[in-house]
Formats: sequence, structure tokens, C-alpha cells
Amino acid sequence: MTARAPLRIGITCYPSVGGSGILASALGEELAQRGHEVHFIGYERPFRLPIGAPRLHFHPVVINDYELFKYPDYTLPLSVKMAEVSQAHRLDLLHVHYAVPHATAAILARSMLPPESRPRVVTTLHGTDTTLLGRDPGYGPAIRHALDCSDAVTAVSAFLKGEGERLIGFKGQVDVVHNFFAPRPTQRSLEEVRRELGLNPDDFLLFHSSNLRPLKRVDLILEALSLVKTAIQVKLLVMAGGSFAPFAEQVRRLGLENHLIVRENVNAIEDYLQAADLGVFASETESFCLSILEAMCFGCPSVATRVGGIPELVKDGTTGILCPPGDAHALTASLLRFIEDRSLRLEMGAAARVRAKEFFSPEVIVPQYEAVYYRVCSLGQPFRSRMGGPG
Ligand code: GMT
Repeated sequence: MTARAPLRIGITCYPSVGGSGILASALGEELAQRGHEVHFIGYERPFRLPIGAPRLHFHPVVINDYELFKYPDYTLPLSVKMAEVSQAHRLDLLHVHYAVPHATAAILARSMLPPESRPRVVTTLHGTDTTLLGRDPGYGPAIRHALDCSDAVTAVSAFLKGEGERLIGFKGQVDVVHNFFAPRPTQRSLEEVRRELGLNPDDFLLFHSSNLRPLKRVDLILEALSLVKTAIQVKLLVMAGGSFAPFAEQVRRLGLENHLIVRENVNAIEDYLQAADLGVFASETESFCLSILEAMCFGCPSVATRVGGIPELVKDGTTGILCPPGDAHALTASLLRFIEDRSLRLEMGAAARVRAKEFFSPEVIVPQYEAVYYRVCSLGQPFRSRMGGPG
């Protein structure tokens, strides 16, 4: 195979705790390790992005708080910064994660530049940019326009690709590129983490991580916990990407205080994942559910709802158990199957780890993004009138 010139890539994503930002940061890191020059552009440095890594740069967008605006605007300063960075660093492409408002800003940035400096635009749909905002008449047409103007559109699952067609009415090509996860080395031993969590040797640790938004149905998970807690020493660890306070009343009402451990906004998720026995996810919808994949990488199977892209990730009955959404009793029955049969947990956990490596590892997924990049970059002029790679 002929070696291809490394690319100069701009990436924009939401920097805080959230699947799309985690994925975009990990992708940037992987691309830089493969020799590409990567420039993150956004209002904050993505929280998992390492500092000082070669070929990995961050360009902050400064947002002014003008009194004349009732609502602060991010799209315009973002587009100006994208244009500036594209020109200064001769970017080949802008890869935006989560369409709103990143894709619109990228299209605007591109049109601000002279033809010879225009980067290609790749937009990745992640989830609620399509399933929630895509159906909103106040956003849908702008999203469709940005997708129509993108040089390539990718979606993190076949499900989401379908939703893009159905809800946004986007008729162009969408490449399905599933998410990947590359766990970092753990910083503490399993014993240390179990001690910090106050676990007894026989405790069975359920694991949930999300931003706790209503569609994650944490209320159902707590209800299921209240039904399984008498069976055995079961504890639930919630890695919360938001405040857990709204659930305090339900926890008290169900008497779950001694069965619940909450950690908010943790960076070293791997330390906790190594201690997890079983993931539990009750989302009403989910385009992929990166959290399930994160657990799979640690040999942890999941009980999850059969919604959205989850069946593309979890092989029902082999790497986890899928339940109908909105049904705490089905969730409870599936949890009990694992809790009562620890060999099932080990068997499915091992299968989950293998599946994660085989289909959702950086080695498998990053080349799929690179293929999209080289494809759009080979489309006509002026790309690579400046051939020769970063210099
Ligand atoms: O919904 C979230 O938890 C956050 C959101 C995001 O933008 O980070 O997640 C979406 O993108 C993730 C990464 O591709 C997917 O794993 C999540 O399934 C998706 N969320 C939804 O579809 C609800």
C-alpha cells in the first residue's frame, strides 16, 4: 500500500463530559500518534486531551459577553477561529463532532476563506444533534443545510444514519463509523479502588455512567436497584457527568443510601471500570452508548435497553442482555440473572472484551475515518495543490 501524506486536521467538539467529546478527543490523539497534525478549536480544551503531546494543538475561541445580546453567540466567533486556524495552519479539513452548531460554523468558516485555503468539512452526527435537534423546526433546516454543504457526513451507528434521513431529511451519503474506545492505563490498583468505594469482598458492583439527563432513565435504574438489593450484597456505582442531587429524594424514598456510590465528573474512569461487575443502562434512546463500550473494554457486560444503536454494540445474550425500554421489572430480571450466576458474568464479560477489540478498537475505527478524510481530500482542487504534508 502506498504511504499517504499526513493531513492537517481541525477538530471541534463539546469539551465537557459527554460521549461525542470523549470520542473526538480520543480520535485527535490517535490521529496525532499516526503522524497527522491535529488542531482542536473550541471554547475549552477537551477534558481528556493530553497536554504537550506532539502534533496536538488547542486553539481557544474567545466569547465576548456583549450586553446588547440577550443570548451569547458562539457560532460566529467559532467560525472566525476555524477560518483563522485553517488559514494559519493550512488545514486540509475540519472535522466537526455534533452538528449543532459546529457544522454550521465550519461551513461559514470555509466560505470566508479564499478558494485555495478552503478546508474540506467532515461532519459526524452523534445523537441528539439528530434525534432531538434534527426534528426541531427551529434547527432542522439549518442542520440539513450544513450536512448538504459538508464534504462527508458520518454517523456513529446505522440507527443514527437512518434517523438522519428520517428526521433531518438528509439524502446524501452517510458513512457509518462506529465509536471506539482506547482505555488508558489505570492509575490505582483494583484493591485501592474497591477500598475507596467501601466494597466488601463479596459485593457485586453495578456500574452506570452518563450525564444523567432524563432520557438516561436513572430513575428506572434506581427502581431496579431497589428490587435487587435484597437478593445479595449489590452496590451501584454511578459515574455522574452532572449533579446527582435531583435523585436524592428517590434514593431516600427507596432506602438506597447504603447501596449507592456516586462520583461526579471523574476523569480517571478506567480506575473505576476495572472494579465494575456489570453495566446498567436504561436509556430511552441512544445512538451508540460509548459508556457500554468503555465497560466492555474492561470485560464488563451490560444490561441495557434495546434502543437506537445499542443492538449494534451489544450482542444480545452473548455480550450482555437487552431489555425493552421503560420496564424496571425486565431490567431487574436481567440484573438478577447476572447477580445469581457469576459464571454468566465472566463468560459474557470475556465475550464483550473480545467484541470491543474486534469491532470497536482504535486500530479498526481510526483507519475508517482516515479513509473518509483521504476521500474528501482527493475531491477536485484546490486540495493538495500544496501537497507535501505538514511542514
Ligand atoms: O447523550 C449523551 O450522553 C451525550 C451525547 C454526546 O454528544 O456526547 O452522546 C451521544 O454521542 C455519544 C458518542 O457518539 C453516543 O455514544 C451516545 O449514544 C449519544 N447520545 C444519544 O444518542 C442520546
